[in-house]
Amino acid sequence: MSVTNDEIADRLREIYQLMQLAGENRFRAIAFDRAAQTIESLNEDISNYIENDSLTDIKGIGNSIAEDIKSYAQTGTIEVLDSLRERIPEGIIKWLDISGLGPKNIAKIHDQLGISELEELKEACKDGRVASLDGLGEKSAQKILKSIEWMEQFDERCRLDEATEIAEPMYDFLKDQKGVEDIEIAGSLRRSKETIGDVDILIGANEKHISNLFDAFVNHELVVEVLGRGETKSSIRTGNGRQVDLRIVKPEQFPAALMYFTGSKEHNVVLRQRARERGLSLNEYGLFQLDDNGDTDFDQPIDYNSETDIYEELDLHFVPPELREDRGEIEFYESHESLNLVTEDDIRGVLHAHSTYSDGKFSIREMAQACIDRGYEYLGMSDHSQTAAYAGGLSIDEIKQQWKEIDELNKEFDDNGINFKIFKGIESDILSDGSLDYEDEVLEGFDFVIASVHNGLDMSRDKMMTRFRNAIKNPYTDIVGHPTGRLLLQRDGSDLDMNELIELAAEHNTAIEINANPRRLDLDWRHGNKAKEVDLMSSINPDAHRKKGIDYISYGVRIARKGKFEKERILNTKTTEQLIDWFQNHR
Ligand code: DGT
Ligand code: CA
Ligand code: CA
Ligand code: ZN
Repeated sequence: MSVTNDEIADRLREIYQLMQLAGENRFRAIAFDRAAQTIESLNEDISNYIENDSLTDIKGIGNSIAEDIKSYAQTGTIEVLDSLRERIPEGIIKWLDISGLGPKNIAKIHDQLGISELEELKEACKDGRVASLDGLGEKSAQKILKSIEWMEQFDERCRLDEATEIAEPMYDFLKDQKGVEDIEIAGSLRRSKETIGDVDILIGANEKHISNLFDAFVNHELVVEVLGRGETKSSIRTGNGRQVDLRIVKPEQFPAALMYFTGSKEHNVVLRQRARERGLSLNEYGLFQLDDNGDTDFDQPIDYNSETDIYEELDLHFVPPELREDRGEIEFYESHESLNLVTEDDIRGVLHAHSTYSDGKFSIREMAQACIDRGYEYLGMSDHSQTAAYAGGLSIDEIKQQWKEIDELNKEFDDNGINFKIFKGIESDILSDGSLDYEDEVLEGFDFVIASVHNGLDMSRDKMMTRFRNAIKNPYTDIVGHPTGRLLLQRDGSDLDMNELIELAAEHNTAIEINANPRRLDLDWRHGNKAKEVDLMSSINPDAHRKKGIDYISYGVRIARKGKFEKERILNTKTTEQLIDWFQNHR
């Protein structure tokens, strides 16, 4: 039986969730989560490891999980999973998403009340049965009920851009408050994940200011509900259903707390382990010596002034927050000082934009001006191709007309001494057999071609791969657009073998874009290790349909960094001349 990496990862993650609910050892449970994560971002098919009996070569996969994987490949089941499934009803897995309700209390409610559906839980919160349980009470019951209602009303997670739009005004507001010595956005937002559960903000301030700071926070104009207020942490809910956690620590604790609350949990687990191996204890309060019993000796703190200092104590160089996912960054920063990750300042121009010729809202001139205003040196226009009739795809006549207009605009820039060039491009549909949307004679006339799938996204993996293989092998394809076609929190992408796709693209010197629209962020950063291994080129493309869309580039840069892309592997960091060369050599 052939199994895919995603399938194995799903099973292992289910074991992790069920183990938490079954009250099993936390570290044993986390091992399954980590294994799931490793396998998701594996550069090779898991089936190769199974065939060669080399699963334990994969970091984080020990004998026992290797046996589980083999058993799944052979029989389609895993013993531990089956027994967990027998004990734990499926319904309560969803309860893990209820904020403020941990696995222990879930198990308690389930065992003592004999319920397993969300609706039943709501009833039990209302009629006092939850309140009657040991250690829960009426207040907890009401909280759980509220959380369920919010959960049903809003998605559990939001997109990176939505979270940023909440966090930035909060941050700007808080940083000017009296007593704030340090402030940073932490959590998944600092790590630039494509979706965010809740926003975490951390402040370093002296104790006497804490109460006033929390007052200011809970009275911010975005706040519609205060979820909790404690000595060091307060949580609020905003009008669009998002949660923001503010934690305040002493200024000297700030670097360690920032490290802790930036996460990821998985990265933290490894750091704590490294600390132990060095006779140290790392926690949210700081870095300490271990005493003779192996416990934290709070009387023996290690001095540090920054995250960098703490990493150094662990024999590591500073790990950029985007990379803190336990996906190879620890090994890398053990032996390397830095990686030349792309920055926003490196971006010299814009590729992938639409105009009124297809479904964009502005003319080519207006889009070009918007790029000039932002300091860019070029704009690669890429309207839709003829098959995309729904999006105003261009007929051959319209292409000719557009080329003429671009030539005139380029001449005008030249005559006026403006250092700006518009490239003639197209976003060609990849047809169902993988061919591009025009004859070669037409394709020949473009400066560059982006090839994207816009229909039949749910074809079988085999058919889809054939389609992409043909498109990538086509010498006119310079860039593959939004490879999976996913819409975050809305629609899954196509079923693809991304490792093969990336290898093939690298082999043919074809770039795969990082579509920077925050609804897409596709190529996914999780494929960054593979991309780096084969030296894949990418391009951070806003896919702008209006002037403001150009600014999506900043989200794309964040994801590119998270995917370990250096400046050298991003097409639109090239100068105009270098880019012309790349396009020409590429054919
Ligand atoms: P999210 O909110 O789901 O998008 O993801 P995060 O990573 O922001 O997670 P969150 O908000 O639950 O916690 C913020 C950080 O705090 C997290 O990245 C690591 C740290 N943290 C929270 N709980 C734990 C824990 O139980 N163990 C460890 N090691 N770290 C934790
Ligand atoms: Ca968070
Ligand atoms: Ca949080
Ligand atoms: Zn597209």
